[in-house]
Parts: sequence; C-alpha cells; structure tokens
Amino acid sequence: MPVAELAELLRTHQPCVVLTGAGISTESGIPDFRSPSGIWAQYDPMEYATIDAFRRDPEKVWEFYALRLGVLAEAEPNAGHLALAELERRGRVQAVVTQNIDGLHQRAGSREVIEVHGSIRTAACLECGTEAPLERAAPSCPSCGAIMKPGVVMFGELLPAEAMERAAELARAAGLLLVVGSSLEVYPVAGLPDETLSAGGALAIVNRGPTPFDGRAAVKVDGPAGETLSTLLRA
Ligand code: BV8
Repeated sequence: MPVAELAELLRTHQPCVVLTGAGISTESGIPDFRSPSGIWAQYDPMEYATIDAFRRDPEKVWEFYALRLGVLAEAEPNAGHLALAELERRGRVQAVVTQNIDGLHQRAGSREVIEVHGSIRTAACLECGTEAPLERAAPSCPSCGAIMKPGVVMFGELLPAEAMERAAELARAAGLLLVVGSSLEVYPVAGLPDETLSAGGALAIVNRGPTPFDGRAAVKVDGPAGETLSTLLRA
C-alpha cells in the first residue's frame, strides 16, 4: 500500500516540502510537456521555449503562449491542488515549490507557494526591464514600446534568484521532499531532490511514469496525483 507508506512518511518526516510539475495540472485540462500527449510532442521547445527563440522571433513565441494562455484561463484547481492546500492548513505541508506557471496552487488556497519558473500573471521587457501585469498576448512595453516576453523562465534563462534560493533552502531543511507530477529532467530544479537527500531528508514521488530519482525515493506512487493526494488526505 504505497499511499499508506506515504502517509506514514508524512507523519514521521517533517517538515514536508512539496515540489510540483505539470503532472499535477493535467487533471485540470492543462497538458504537460514530456508525456506522449505533452506539449513538446507538438512544439519543438528550441523553437518556442528558449530565450534565443524569443529574441529571434517574439511574435512566433507569442502565438505559442497565446494558445496556452487560453487553456490556462479556463483551468480550475483539481483534487490534487486542493489536497495540498488542506495538508498545509493541517500543518503537514510547509510549502509548495512549483515549476508550473498556472497559479492553480494559490487558487486552491495554498499560502506558501514558490514559483521557480515564473508565472503567466506578468510580462517583462528584455530591453528596459519593465514588468507589467499580463492582460493580453504580445504586449508592448509601457516604458520603451518593445514587445514584452511572458513572465516565465525560458530555457537558457536564469531562474528568479530569490525563488530558487528559497526553494533550495526549503529542500535542504526538509524532513521529506514530496515530488508530485514532474519528470525531474529540467535543471536546476531537478537538483532539489539531491539537496534534500544529501542533507539527510527523505524523498517521495507521486508520478505517472518513471523519473531519474525513483531508485532513491523511500516511496514511489506511480498513479494519478488527484486521487493519490485525496487518499493521502484521508489516510
Ligand atoms: C538555466 C517555461 C542557466 C514555462 C520551462 C544541467 C544539465 C543539463 C541541462 C541544463 C543544466 N542546467 C541548465 C540546463 C539547461 C536547461 C535544462 O534543464 N534543460 C533540460 C531539458 C535538459 N535548463 C534551463 O535552461 C534553465 N535555465 O539553467 O539557466 C543557464 C543559462 C544558459 C545555459 C545553461 C544554463 C531554465 C529551465 C526552465 C525552462 N522553462 N518552461 C512554461 O512555459 O511552462 S521548463 C518546462 O519543463 C516547464 O516549465 C516545466 O516546469 C519543466 C519541467 O517539466 P515538468 O513539470 O516535470 O513536466 P513534464 O511534462 O516533463 O513531466 C510531467 C510528469 O507528470 C510526467 O512524468 C507525466 O507522466 C506525469 N503526469 C502527467 N499527468 C499526471 C502525471 N503524474 C501524476 N498524475 C497525473 N495526473
């Protein structure tokens, strides 16, 4: 009974920090990236998700993000997001570190959420550094008129230093790092399990399909995030 083992781990290994990826939002209708039905199966990340691609052809990258903005605007938090918010209220989860840009953890009621890959709430100007709320695709910079980029971290772009430092600090001090719905292939975030393990904490993974860290996890649940986290709530 891996979920019973996970519940026991959550009881005996506190504080628990949760690291989420696109897999926690697929049950909200948002496709992930690396599954057979994932976004990268249709769109080449080198063409649409690198900072060089944006500099090369911002309109093209905005066409890609405009499609995603539409999907993200319709999405609602699912049972997985709601269970993590409830576990935080019960003092069983300290914080959620997320690679997702959809803002669904906050909408589910999670209070301490660290967005290490940015969010779609804002846009940023590469020319003058201005940041502004993202109201529509391909906005012009209110200061210099340049086309702004989505406030997300693209490949080849540094992560927000404060968020990444906070995430590493939480991972190092965690009794348990619970990974939910991530293939753990994108760095530097995929380095967080090592931070926890090398500081003596435990690792647990809830993910459909393999990750490079399965062999080092005390518990691996290969199943749907929503159902698994709801069961954990009742365990
Ligand atoms: C950087 C933008 C400095 C937002 C994204 C070290 C080694 C090798 C490469 C590198 C390295 N260091 C840096 C790199 C380069 C690169 C990198 O890691 N490349 C990888 C691909 C090899 N990293 C970077 O470029 C980072 N920047 O390092 O800057 C620098 C600068 C120049 C040169 C070098 C270094 C920036 C990384 C961030 C890029 N931005 N997205 C957006 O549009 O959303 S990353 C993209 O992948 C997503 O944001 C996502 O967050 C991230 C991780 O993906 P996952 O969330 O894990 O999603 P995935 O689909 O992979 O997995 C989902 C899993 O869930 C699947 O297993 C699936 O089966 C499962 N699942 C699905 N549904 C369910 C489920 N499980 C349970 N229940 C379900 N219902």
